[in-house]
Amino acid sequence: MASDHGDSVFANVVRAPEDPILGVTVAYNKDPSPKKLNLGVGAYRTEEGKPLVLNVVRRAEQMLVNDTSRVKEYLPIVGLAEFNKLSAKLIFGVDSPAIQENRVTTVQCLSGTGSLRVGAEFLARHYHEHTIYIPQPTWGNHPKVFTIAGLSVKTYRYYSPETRGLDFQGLLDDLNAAPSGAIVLLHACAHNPTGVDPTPEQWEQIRQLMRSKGLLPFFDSAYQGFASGSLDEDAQSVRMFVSDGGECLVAQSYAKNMGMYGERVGALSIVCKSADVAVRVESQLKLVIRPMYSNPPIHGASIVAAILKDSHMYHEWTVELKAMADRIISMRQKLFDALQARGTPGDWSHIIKQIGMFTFTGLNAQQVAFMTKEYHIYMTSDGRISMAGLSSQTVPLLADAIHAAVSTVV
Ligand code: KET
Repeated sequence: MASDHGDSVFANVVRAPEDPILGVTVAYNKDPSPKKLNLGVGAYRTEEGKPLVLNVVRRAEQMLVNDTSRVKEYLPIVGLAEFNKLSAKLIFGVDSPAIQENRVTTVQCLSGTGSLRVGAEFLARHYHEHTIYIPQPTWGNHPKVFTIAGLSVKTYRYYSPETRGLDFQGLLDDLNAAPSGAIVLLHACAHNPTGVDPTPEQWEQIRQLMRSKGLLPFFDSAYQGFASGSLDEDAQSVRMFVSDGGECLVAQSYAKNMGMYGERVGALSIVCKSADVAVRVESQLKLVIRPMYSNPPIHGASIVAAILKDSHMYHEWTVELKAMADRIISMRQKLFDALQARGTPGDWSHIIKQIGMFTFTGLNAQQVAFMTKEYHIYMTSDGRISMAGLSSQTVPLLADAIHAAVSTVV
């Protein structure tokens, strides 16, 4: 007998809210206005407002497609071996003693998010302390990933709304008060959403404190090369922690720095004290991955490996990456100048002081809602804007909107 809709076995399922970041794109897509602007998700756009596939990525992909000897067999559970080796070198440095001593295990995962998730599940199963401290604020998906993996999430102070800079003392105090052995999530560079990074001297103090208390660093490196334009410079925080011989985890993403967003390419590395431990850790990572998604996809990782292993292609990538980073930095200056020119109330110097893909504007949720309603500008309700989504043509519109928002909405 045909049943009516009321009889669904899922009748009690309640409708979930959209994701705070990806939901902004959903709302943007529904808006029919021709002048609409999406500054929500952290995805690079060209001066013409178009998504960018790097030339070097196109070239590598073409090479792979033309190679008819390539097959589509399953990868091993840990992914493409060559990709894993090259990814470790990219983040830890070509001469890293930890790599030479075989103390690092690297497994290919589903971009940055998948790497965080696999690392977190490994920790939940095999590490004695289940509390992870994440910065306040942080990327909105962090608490969800870690909670669902079985860790218990606490926060440490990071950002001071008054100075729109780092709350360094708050950070030190909170890490100092954390139980010994606790896991600490650190953004390797270009902190999301604040755009505020510790200085090298502050990183060194954080390192000393964490090592003295036996806190375990878990780095999220989603923006290597995007902050300064230099891959090495943006890896300094991680390398500082690895060079002291201690242990740590690193989740790497190629979504932003290679524009591989939808290919879901990333890696999880665990730096261990000895090669023997690294082998055992890797064997357990396989037990986390196998029932989760069996093994990772081959296409994107092959593209990344092709670029990383060829010195010409690698160089071409660094040039294209620097161009993306520079365009973002120039948008910061343009937006700052446009607000100055309008005499917009308030101090906007944080726009040029912050670093990476985002500006944490300080606009409140009401002001953001006003800008969306009146100006068709889409951004996350915490006042974060993706500078990578701006162009010379759209800066005046954004400046008008910010000016109106701070002048009329309290
Ligand atoms: N870590 C951070 C800090 C981060 O900002 C993102 C993505 C990721 C990890 C995950 O990226 P993946 O695509 O899994 O490699 N952030 C942007 C996109 C998103 O929310 O998914 C964003 O904040 O807009």
